[in-house]
Parts: sequence; C-alpha cells; structure tokens
Amino acid sequence: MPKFYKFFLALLFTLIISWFTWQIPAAFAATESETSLRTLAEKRGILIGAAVDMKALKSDSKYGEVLAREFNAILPENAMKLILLHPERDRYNFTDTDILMDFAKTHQMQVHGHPLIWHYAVPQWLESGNFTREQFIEILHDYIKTVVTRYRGQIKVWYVVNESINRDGSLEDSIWLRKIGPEYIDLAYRWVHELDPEARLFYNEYSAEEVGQKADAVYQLLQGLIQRGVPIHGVGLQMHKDVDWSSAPQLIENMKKLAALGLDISITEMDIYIKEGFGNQQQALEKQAQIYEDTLQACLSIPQCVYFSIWGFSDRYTWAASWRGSQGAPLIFDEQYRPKPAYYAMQKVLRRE
Ligand code: 9MR
Repeated sequence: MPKFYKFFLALLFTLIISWFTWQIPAAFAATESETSLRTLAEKRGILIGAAVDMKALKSDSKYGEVLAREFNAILPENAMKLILLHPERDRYNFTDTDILMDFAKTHQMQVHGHPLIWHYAVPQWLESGNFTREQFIEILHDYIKTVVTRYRGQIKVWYVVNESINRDGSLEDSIWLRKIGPEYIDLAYRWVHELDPEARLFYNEYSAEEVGQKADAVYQLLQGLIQRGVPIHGVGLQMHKDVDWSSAPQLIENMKKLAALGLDISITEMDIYIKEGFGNQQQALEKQAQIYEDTLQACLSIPQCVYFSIWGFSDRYTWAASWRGSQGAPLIFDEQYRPKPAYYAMQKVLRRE
C-alpha cells in the first residue's frame, strides 16, 4: 500500500476512535442529567434540595457525586448549628461550612442557611454562662453578624428561627426566650435583613404541616411578624413523617392559608420513616413513594411553594438511626445509592404537565 494511503487510513482510524471517545461519555452524561431530579426541577423552575451530612461529603466520593447530580440546592444538616459554628465564646469554626459553600459553587447549587437560631444545639459556654439580658442580646447580635456577613450574597435563604413553637402552640422553652424574651424572634429577623437585605428570610417548623393547633400557632406567629413589619418572606414545613401518613389534602389547605399571608413556602426536611410492622417491604416502599409523590405534587400545585428539600438522600446516612433508634429507610436512595420507588415517584411528578 502506498505510504499516502497508509497515512490516510491511520488518520481516519484515529478520527473515528476519538469521535467515539468523546461521544460515548457525552451520551451517558446527557441521559443522566436529562432525567436527574435537578434537571427536571430546573425545567419547572423550582429548587430541589437535600440536607448535607458533612462527614459523608468529606469521606464518601459517591455521596458528593449523587448530591451534585440530583440536587440544585443544599443546606447543612448540622454544620451551621451554633454548637459547631461557635463552640467557645471567642472561637468560631467555619471549616465545614466553607467546604459546603465551595462544593455548592463548583456544582452551581444554591445554599440555604439552617438554622440560625434554635433552642437545641446550644454550646455549654452559653447555656451555663451567667450573662445579663443585655449581654445575651449582644451575643446574639454578634453571632448573627459574624455568620450572616461571612456568607452575605452566597446564602440566598436563611432559616432564621427554627422550631420556636411547641406541639400545644405555646412558645418553646429556649435560652433565647428565657434570657431575652419573645422579642428575640423579631430582633433576629430584623438584624439578618439589615446585614443581608437580599436574602430571603424563612421560619422553619416541624409537625405544622397539617391543619390544627400547632399550625394555627405558627400562622399567628407569622401573621404577627408581618403586622409588626418584621422582614419575613417564607415558611418551611419540615415533613418528618411515618409511612402511615395520609394528610396531603390538609397539607395543601395549610399551604394555601400560609401563601395567602404573602409568604413563600418550602418543604424543608422531608423523610418518610418505615415503621416496623407496616406491611411487607414492597408495600412499605410503595406507600413511602406515594407520600413523596403526594407531597411534591402538593408543592407544585401551589405557586408560592418554591423549594422542596429532603433530609439527606441516601439511607446510608440518616438522622433516624441515631434519633429514632432504628434506621427506618426514610430516604429516596438506598444504602448503595440505588434509586428507590420514592425517587421514581418524584421523577414522575416533575415530568407531569
Ligand atoms: O438530623 C440532625 C441530627 O443529625 C442532629 O443530631 C440533630 C441535633 O442537632 O438535628 C437533626 O436535624 C434536625 C434539624 O436541624 C431541625 N429539624 C429536625 C431535624 C431532625 O431532628
């Protein structure tokens, strides 16, 4: 064969091989991203998020891979809690929250701050410190200023106050309530708004999804804030439920009522715990999928529901194991990151016209 033809054939062969090398991964990537929850949610203009376990993010590469592929918003499960962020009076620790912010930036995800003020996860120096009311107000202000200023412009939504109401509708006992009084809530919202006027400020609550005593108390709290001119833009309903939950119509009714106050709504911490004794595994997984489907559908049916977030995403890492005594498989991927029926149910809802 003349040299020219040999050269031509080699060139052609190289071109074909490189075309395949580029096209095949591109094709896989396209399939993956076209069906991911994140892509489907973006087409509908909503945020789909997950709470992030920092230990998992730092040690398990598959965790970060699935997180970035499936979600366009994140919030820290624990890293922003006062006890971790401000463990001593003169010391802050932003190591994990900075890692989270970098991860979000790299993968173009929105970050939500959770929680700024909570009655739980308060460090010992504050719990047992003998401070006056004025000192408490100063400590709260300094804390808010330090954290909000550090992430100004990067954290788009702040869950400023978390779980300030008991199941019976009364105000939850907390160091803030005891030392400052109920006005700690107004002060916190006003300060965050002053420090970052662009951030959307939300209130976050558990067991206030269905209509009833607690939901009414949350409504009154929010209505009061609005009437007093306190900057509040939205409310997060957590959705930690068991697999026998069946109150989607009540959730919709409640969301409509809250939206009528002029507030945005988010589902912030959804997980559906499979209780022992609930049918066989297949029945439990199907019922769990149905609840994810109904809740996401409820959110999509309310224009003000702008954010839907799960409390983790893989059963490999769930708070239920430590808090409820058993794992309960409450999330949408199993421990090996295989999608569960709940994942496909969410895909189905996001595709629905
Ligand atoms: O899932 C969180 C768990 O790992 C922590 O130990 C616990 C205490 O900080 O908080 C859990 O997250 C809670 C969230 O911050 C507020 N709503 C209820 C969540 C589940 O308890």
